[in-house]
Amino acid sequence: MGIDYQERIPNNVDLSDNRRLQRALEAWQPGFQSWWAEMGPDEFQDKEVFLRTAISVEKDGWANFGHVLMPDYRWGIFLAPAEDDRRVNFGDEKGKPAWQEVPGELRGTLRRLIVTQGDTEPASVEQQRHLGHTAPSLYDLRNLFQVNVEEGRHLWAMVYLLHAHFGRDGREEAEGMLERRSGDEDHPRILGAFNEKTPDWLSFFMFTYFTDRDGKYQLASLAESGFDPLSRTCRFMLTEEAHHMFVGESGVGRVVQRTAELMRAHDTEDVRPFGAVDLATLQRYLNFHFSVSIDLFGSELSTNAATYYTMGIKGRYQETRIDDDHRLNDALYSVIRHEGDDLVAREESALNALNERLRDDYVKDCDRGVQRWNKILRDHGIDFELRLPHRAFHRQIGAFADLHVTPEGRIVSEAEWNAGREAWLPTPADEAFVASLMQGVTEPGKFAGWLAPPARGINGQPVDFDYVRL
Ligand code: BYC
Ligand code: FE
Ligand code: FE
Repeated sequence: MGIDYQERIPNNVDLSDNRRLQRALEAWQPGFQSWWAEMGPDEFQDKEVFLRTAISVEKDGWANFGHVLMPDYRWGIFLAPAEDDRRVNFGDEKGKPAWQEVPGELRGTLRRLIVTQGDTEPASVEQQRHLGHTAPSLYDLRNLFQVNVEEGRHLWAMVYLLHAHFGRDGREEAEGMLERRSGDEDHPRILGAFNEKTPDWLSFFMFTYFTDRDGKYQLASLAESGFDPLSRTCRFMLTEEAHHMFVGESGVGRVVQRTAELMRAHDTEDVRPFGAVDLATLQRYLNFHFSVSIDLFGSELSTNAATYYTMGIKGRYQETRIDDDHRLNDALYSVIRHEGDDLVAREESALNALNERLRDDYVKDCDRGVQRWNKILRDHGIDFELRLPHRAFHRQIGAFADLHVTPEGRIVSEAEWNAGREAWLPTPADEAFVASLMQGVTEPGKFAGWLAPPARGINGQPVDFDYVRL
């Protein structure tokens, strides 16, 4: 399946055979380009960046590297190859052929999910738009821009579905994607975490570790969808998501490593005088980003989620590998609830608990990386462990939103929580200190002092390669 580069919009969906759709997308494209110019990376638009561009969806074929200007990036529309005779794999329609067109009764629901997914993509680009000025190296600057152009492509992916399958409503929603703005009082992005600020690179690494990982889990459950074009689109997006999470995990890991080295060298926990981030501050950043990211899974008990499932629209993580009836009508699932002053596990309808189940899968995945960061500390002989806070800590969505819960999972009074807050979440002083470290480093092969260099470069290039030509 090649991609037609003669087209204005690279694609593997035979766009040229559908003139009406092609024209609709070509009409949307200038709006996207103005949005990118206005809300994409601040400056650097006239600099060559060593970027990967999708040119084919085949294994090993979709990553094509070269120096390009970001405004010339070929944002395209790519679906993973169709599976022969694909079926709806769960819910009331289980066993019926997967839908190539949107079933009428699912229209509104599917559109809403696609809009919610699509909205996060430009939101993250907006959140990250000022980071280029303070990049800790050219290597990191390039990774930021790679993530940004791919989130732009993910927006294209959802806009394609809206234009191709939702008619006039879809076109209006596609316009709306370019109108909302992250953090805007009157026109905010849809989901909470995407209206937070990403003011510094520690936040960026935490965001790509925790929040892009929500992307992985949401996309994986939409990849199970009975609506086949959505499934195929999400499957291809997941290949790109892996890099975003790599940026986060390795980014935080390099910060941990530098901190550990300085703690050893100076025999102190207070590495701030040496220009690095102390472990207590790292833990507070982790607490913040984890808690806002688990909010993205919605309420623990959700009839929306049950409906998505029974309708065959949104499955569980790796649905087809789960050994059960894939209908869940009588199934139960254990969910943590609060009763009086306690948090206790209760059996609930598995259908209503699907958000919580996906959150459980996500939390396990998050913890694996935290343990790899802890191994770096252990290898330096440091007796400190980073930890995920309790899932009830600092929540805005779901059953814990009205509670005050410590990172250890103890329900406390509002007064006690407020007294603990500065030990648990980044303080203005932490943010000011981290901001003071953010001095851009632009010489090839040089790195800011608050993080270790990466183990290797990108796509076999050396670490001191000119990843961005300034
Ligand atoms: N903020 O039944 P409930 C990514 C709303 S990240 C604000 O609990 P439901 C990326 C909810 O909409 C992946 N509002 O939730 C990462 C509902 O509103 P209505 C993004 C929220 O519907 C990094 C009400 O509360 N993809 O790709 O079961 C960089 C009660 O809802 C929030 C998706 O999210 C919140 N956090 O599930 C770039 C997939 N949570 O109906 C990109 C698509 C809930 O009362 N979305 N609400 O008006 C979904 O599957 C679902 O919409 C959710 C919510 C899982 C988000
Ligand atoms: Fe994305
Ligand atoms: Fe991403």
